[in-house]
Amino acid sequence: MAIKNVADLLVQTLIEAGVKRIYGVVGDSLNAVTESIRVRPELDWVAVRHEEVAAFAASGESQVTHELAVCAGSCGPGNLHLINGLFDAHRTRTPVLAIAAHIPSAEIGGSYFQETHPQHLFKECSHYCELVSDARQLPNVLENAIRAAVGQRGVAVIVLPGDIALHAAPVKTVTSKRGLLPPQPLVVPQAAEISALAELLNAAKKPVLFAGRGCAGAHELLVRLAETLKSPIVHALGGKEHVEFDNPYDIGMTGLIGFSSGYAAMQECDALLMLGTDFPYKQFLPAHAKVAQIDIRPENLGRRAKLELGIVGDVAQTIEALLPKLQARTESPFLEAALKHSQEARKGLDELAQPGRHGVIHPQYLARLLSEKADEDAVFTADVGTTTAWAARYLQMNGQRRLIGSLAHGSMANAMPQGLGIQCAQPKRQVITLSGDGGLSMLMGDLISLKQHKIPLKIVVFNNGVLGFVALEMKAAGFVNTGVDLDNPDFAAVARAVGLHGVRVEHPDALPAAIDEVLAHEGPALLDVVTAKQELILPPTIQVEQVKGFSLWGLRAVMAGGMDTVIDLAKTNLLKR
Ligand SMILES: Cc1ncc(C[n+]2csc(CCOP(=O)(O)OP(=O)(O)O)c2C)c(N)n1
Repeated sequence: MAIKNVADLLVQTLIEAGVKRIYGVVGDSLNAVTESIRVRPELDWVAVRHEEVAAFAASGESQVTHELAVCAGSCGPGNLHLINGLFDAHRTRTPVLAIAAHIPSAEIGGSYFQETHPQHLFKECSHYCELVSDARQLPNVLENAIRAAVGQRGVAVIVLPGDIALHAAPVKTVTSKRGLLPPQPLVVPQAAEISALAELLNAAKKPVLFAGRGCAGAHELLVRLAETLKSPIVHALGGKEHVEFDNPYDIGMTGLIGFSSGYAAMQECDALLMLGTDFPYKQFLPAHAKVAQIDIRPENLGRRAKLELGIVGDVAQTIEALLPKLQARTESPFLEAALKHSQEARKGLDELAQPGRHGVIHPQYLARLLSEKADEDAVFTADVGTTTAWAARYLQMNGQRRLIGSLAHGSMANAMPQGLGIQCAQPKRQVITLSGDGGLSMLMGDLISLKQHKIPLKIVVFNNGVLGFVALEMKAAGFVNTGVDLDNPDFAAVARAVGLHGVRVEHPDALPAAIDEVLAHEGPALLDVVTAKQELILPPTIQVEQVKGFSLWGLRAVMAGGMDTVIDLAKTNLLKR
């Protein structure tokens, strides 16, 4: 297809970079771009109803494909709506390019209709963000943007006035794929650093490995490392999909929604090795242990804990170099105790994932059933809220399944739009959202896009009638609940009204068949499950500590430590089941 104008050059370059679709909402400042896409069969325009959905969809897509995904918004409010999804992509370190169309170039600076300054607005959520004020800039600025997004993993934004997009293209051919897309390097630490790390670990009596999303692709080596050191592995939520499965050393998560076993082992260890994790809650990290950290990003080293040793390196490469220098251990009472604790914690959690009495559907039961019934290679997306906790505790990963959330940015409403993008990119794969009722209703308009584009996403709403996580946080901090109640519609009826298959479940007995029905449906479908409102995800020690006047952060640490208490109390009828 001939390249005539700047928009053609942009679109042809994206095709060369492997981009298959652009999510967005059209607008006159984007006309040149959408017209150029219209005549090119290699690239689809996925019209959504809200630009935030476009950005989240791109974020979701690139997290499963590991390739560049693209979203676009028209000038002013159009691209402004992208911002929250772009923060999500950027903080997740996944490559997304945003095309922010702009007001006519001659009007910039005159407080023109819809005028904003996207190159300032998007600075904080991007590695690269440039205004194209002259057509001759385009090949360079676009290529720089692509290389920044792909090479540095994150967002790049090009701000393109509508009139410039219509200017004659300065060149008629595009750079080849290999020139456009920088490959990921293997980062191997220096031998002296590996020796220092080996020395630290060999000297430790109770080492613990703390594994995050940077452990992707390092499962086998991580297990070998734990086997050699006889050390428990605690994981951060970002590490769950890469670490937890087929792993006899994993003792669960730590953190506010973690397991007591993960918390306890980290508090008791004398050496902690952080591997590819930027887990942000410092209060869960041990105060007295020696801490070493491996991360591919130097800026992540030591920002959560005072380090004995920081190593810049790929996790798998570093473990591979480290293993021959370690003294293999034969036994460890510390490991035995941690594994026993973890089994008890797991048992307690599993006991909560049963059909409730008196017709109550516990969200734990719903999450467990979803895990049992989903495909071996299903992708789950989980909304921020208590749904994240249920996903963390009850979805079983296996090395093929994926779990995508807004784990670094922590935005609500992520699950459905991320699922939309993932399902567009991988239409044959089963994609299931664990949506909060608050989260879903925030961007519910894009249920219509699922119908319009026949995107067979399966949406499961944990309909507890409350902004549950915040309601709990309020209680924990000693506030009376305010603004948390949700007077919800029948979400299945809403789904049916927009042309989706919709099923509502209000009794646990009906749940297994309803899940089967929704998962078996060919097209987009929504399962609205009325779940228990008063579900405790945090231990009731909160109340005791609250009376004593603990700070919220102090409380959070207490909460994780007290997970066993919640299980005990749940067993003794506290949850009214
Ligand atoms: C965009 C956005 N707004 C507000 C918040 C604060 N927040 C975090 S969780 C949450 C409640 C989520 O409620 P819901 O989706 O109903 O899920 P639940 O916790 O009840 O499972 C809120 C308001 C946020 N994280 N993101």
